[in-house]
Amino acid sequence: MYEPQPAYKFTFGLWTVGNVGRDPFGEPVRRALSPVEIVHLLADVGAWGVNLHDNDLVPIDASPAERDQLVRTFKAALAETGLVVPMATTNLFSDPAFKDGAFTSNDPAVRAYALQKTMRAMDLGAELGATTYVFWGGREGAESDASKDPVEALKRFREALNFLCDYSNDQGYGYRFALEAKPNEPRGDIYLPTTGAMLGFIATLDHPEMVGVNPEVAHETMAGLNFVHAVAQALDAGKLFHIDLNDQNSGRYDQDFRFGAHNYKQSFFLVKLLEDQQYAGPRHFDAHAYRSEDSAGVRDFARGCMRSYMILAAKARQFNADPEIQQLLAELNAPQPELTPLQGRYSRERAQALKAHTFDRQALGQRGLGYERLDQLVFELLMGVR
Ligand code: GLT
Ligand code: MN
Ligand code: MN
Repeated sequence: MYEPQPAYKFTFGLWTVGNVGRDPFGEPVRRALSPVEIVHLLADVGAWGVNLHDNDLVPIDASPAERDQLVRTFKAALAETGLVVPMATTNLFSDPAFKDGAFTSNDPAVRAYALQKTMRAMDLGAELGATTYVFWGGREGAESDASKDPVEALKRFREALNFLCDYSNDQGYGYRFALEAKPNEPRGDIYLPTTGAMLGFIATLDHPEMVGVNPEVAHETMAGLNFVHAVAQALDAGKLFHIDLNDQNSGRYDQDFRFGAHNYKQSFFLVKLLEDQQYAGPRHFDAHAYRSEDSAGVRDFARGCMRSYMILAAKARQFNADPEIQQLLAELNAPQPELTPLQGRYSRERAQALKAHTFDRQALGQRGLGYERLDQLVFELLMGVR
């Protein structure tokens, strides 16, 4: 019942199950797997697809012949396993050239190199069948605002995205771009730090219809925000082009924990939102196994992400079918037909009628809403005692 189903489009990045457990204080604890090994691992655990940065597959210094050979063997592994590549992205953060940003660097040569690298990575993604292209500007930020003009940085980022939208159209790639926000790490501050900021920025682009967001649980939580609300705003705007699922304890470093590892309740409401709204895109797990794990633990991690999602999707169906919960919700949302003529779209008559209406303000304030009961029912449902 909780086995991963293709309809859910569960995906992992090559960098997720391939994570070797390096951190700022410690060396790798696991052997690096080749991209082909990772494809087979993901197929074994029941994933639907695999995503990649250019350099997850092709080393930054590979020759054209080496590149072609790597792509050939990778494609063969995809064909053998049936895995798809729905999303691709560019590594614009690891190489020292990007130490002060890529598209927002002060150095025109770095900005131009970042564009060149991204076009080549878009070619690679298109060759593998990707239709979503993610932009995570991990180095697009600053430690000191003496170093870069933040208004100029936005102009540079906009110019780059406009250029790349035109490139995608010119090549006929049909990409949809998904912008991924993060408040900090690896920079002291990263520009456009939240999904809401990204949504505002998208409206200023030449092709806003091509560009949406890729919100990540951990990143919004690091900013102290309610991730479910950020995703809801993206859905409302028709901009949820992709999603990075993982988990995060607020106020910590970017933990990228297994989906469902930390905040069960937020994960539940997130899954319920995605399922109720019939989100049709890939459910991408951008997470990695604890550093304590060996290769068996990495599989436990990957299976756990998908199984937790499936369990929470079943819980969401249970919530929607629970008579007591639904009764409470129906009471809370009961229509008040006598108010219908006073609400809705503005008209002068409606405004006059509303101004003339008398409200029982004290009764409004005295009404208990029953949220304690409702929330306890959610807890009991999640704990399996309902
Ligand atoms: C990196 C980052 C993720 C991004 C990836 C895409 S790379 O692992 O921590 O949040 O989604 O560039
Ligand atoms: Mn991410
Ligand atoms: Mn992250």
